[in-house]
Amino acid sequence: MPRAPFETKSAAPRALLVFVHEDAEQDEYAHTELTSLCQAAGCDAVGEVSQRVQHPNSATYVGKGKLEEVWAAVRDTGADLVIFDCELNAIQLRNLNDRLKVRVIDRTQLILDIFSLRAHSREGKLQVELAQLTYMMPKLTSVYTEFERQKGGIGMRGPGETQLESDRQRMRVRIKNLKEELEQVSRTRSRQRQERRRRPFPFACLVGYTSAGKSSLMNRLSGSEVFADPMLFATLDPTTRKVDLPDGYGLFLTDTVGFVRNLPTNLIAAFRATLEEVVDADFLIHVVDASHENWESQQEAVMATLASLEADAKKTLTVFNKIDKVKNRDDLNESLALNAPSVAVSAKTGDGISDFLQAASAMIRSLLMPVEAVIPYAKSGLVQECYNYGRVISISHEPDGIHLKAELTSEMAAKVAAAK
Ligand SMILES: Nc1nc2c(ncn2[C@@H]2O[C@H](COP(=O)(O)OP(=O)(O)OP(=O)(O)O)[C@@H](O)[C@H]2O)c(=O)[nH]1
Ligand SMILES: [Mg+2]
Repeated sequence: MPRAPFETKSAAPRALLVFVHEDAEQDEYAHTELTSLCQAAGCDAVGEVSQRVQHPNSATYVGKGKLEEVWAAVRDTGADLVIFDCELNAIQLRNLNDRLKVRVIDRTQLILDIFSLRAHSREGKLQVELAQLTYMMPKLTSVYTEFERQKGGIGMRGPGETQLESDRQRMRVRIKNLKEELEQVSRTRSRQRQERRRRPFPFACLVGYTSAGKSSLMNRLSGSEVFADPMLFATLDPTTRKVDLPDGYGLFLTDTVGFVRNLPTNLIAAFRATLEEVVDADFLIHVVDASHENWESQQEAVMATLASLEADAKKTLTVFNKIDKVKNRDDLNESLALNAPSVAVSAKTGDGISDFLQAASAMIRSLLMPVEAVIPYAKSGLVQECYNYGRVISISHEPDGIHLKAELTSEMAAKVAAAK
C-alpha cells in the first residue's frame, strides 16, 4: 500500500514549502497558513520557494527554471519533503518526485495527514480513511512507478502492473466497505438527532475557520471540556452540549470540525456524517477570529464551504471572537454592523458572553411560534414539557383545562395542538 505522507521518525520531517498562487494579495496569508498546516502535521518548515503561477505547467506545475531552484533548495536545506501549496495531479506528482528525489506532497495530502493525526473516534477514522483512499486512487499509478523504480524497475513491469491492479481492487473493496460503515454511522446520527428533536430545544451548530475558537466558546458556554488547542483542526468529532440561555430558553449546541480555505472536496464528501450536523441545525453560529488579519478571507472560505453543503442560506449568528486581542474597535464595530445579527466576544476572558447569550435567545425566539391553547387536565404533563422545552408566558387553571400562552418550537406546538 502507498506510504503515509509522514512516517513516524525520531526527528520531525524537514519540509520545503513551495508557494504557487496567482494572487500577490494572498501571499502573506498563504504563507502563514501553510506554515501552520505544516506545524499541525508535525513537520519543520526549513525553507521556501515561491512562484506566481498563472498557468500551471502540465508536467511539473512550476516551470523548468523554478523546478531547478526547488531542487537546489532541497539540496541546500536538507529537506526530506516538499509541500506544494496547490493541488497536484498524478503526472505532476510523479515528475516532481522524479526530479526532486524526495517525497512531494500537495496541500490536500497535507490536510488529509493532519486529519488522520487528529482522528480518534471510529467515525473520524473511517471518514479520514475514506478521504485518503479516494484521494489516492487516481494517483496510484504514480506511486507504483516510483515504487518500481526504487526496486530497480527493469524487468519488473509485469508483476508491478498486476500488483497495481490487485491493490486497486482491494482499495475499491475497502472504499465500498467504508462507505457502508459510514452509512450506518450516518443513520445512527440521524436517529440521535431525531431523539433530540423529540425534546423540542432548537439546535445550533458552531461553524468557523479552524482555530477561530469554536471549542473555546463551547467550553465557556457549557462549562465542558471540549478539546481546545492552538493547533489546526483540533476538533474532528462533533460534540453536543445543552446550553441554558436567559429568559428560560435552552439550546443544543454542537461543536464540529473547523474549515479551511479550499477544503479538499473528497474530505468534505467523506465527512458527510459529521457535516450533516451543520446541515440539520436550526441555525448556525459562525465564529470568526476577529484578531486575525485575514478574518474576512477566512469568513469567505467558511461561507464557500457552507455553500458546498447547501447550508449557506441558514439563519446565522456571527460571533466575532478573540476581541481581547483586537486593537481597532472602530473596525470591529463596523464589521459587527455589516454582519448583523452579530456579537463580539472573547471566549478567553468571558467578555461579551452575556451579549452572546442574549443574541442566541433572540435567534431562538425568531424560531419559536406563539401558541395559545387549552390543555386538558388529563394531559397536564405537557405543561411541564413546555416549560422545559419552550418558553411559557402565562398559565391559568380554568374549569375547561389549563390555559397556556407560550412560545414553542414547531414540534412542541404540534404536540400541544394534538392534545386537544
Ligand atoms: N486570545 C484569545 N485566544 C483564544 C480565544 N478563543 C480561543 N482562543 C485560542 O485560540 C486557539 C484555538 O481555539 P479552539 O477553541 O481550539 O478553536 P477551534 O475553532 O475549536 O479550532 P478547530 O477545532 O481546530 O477547528 C486556542 O489556543 C485558544 O486558546 C479568545 O477569545 N482570545
Ligand atoms: Mg475545535
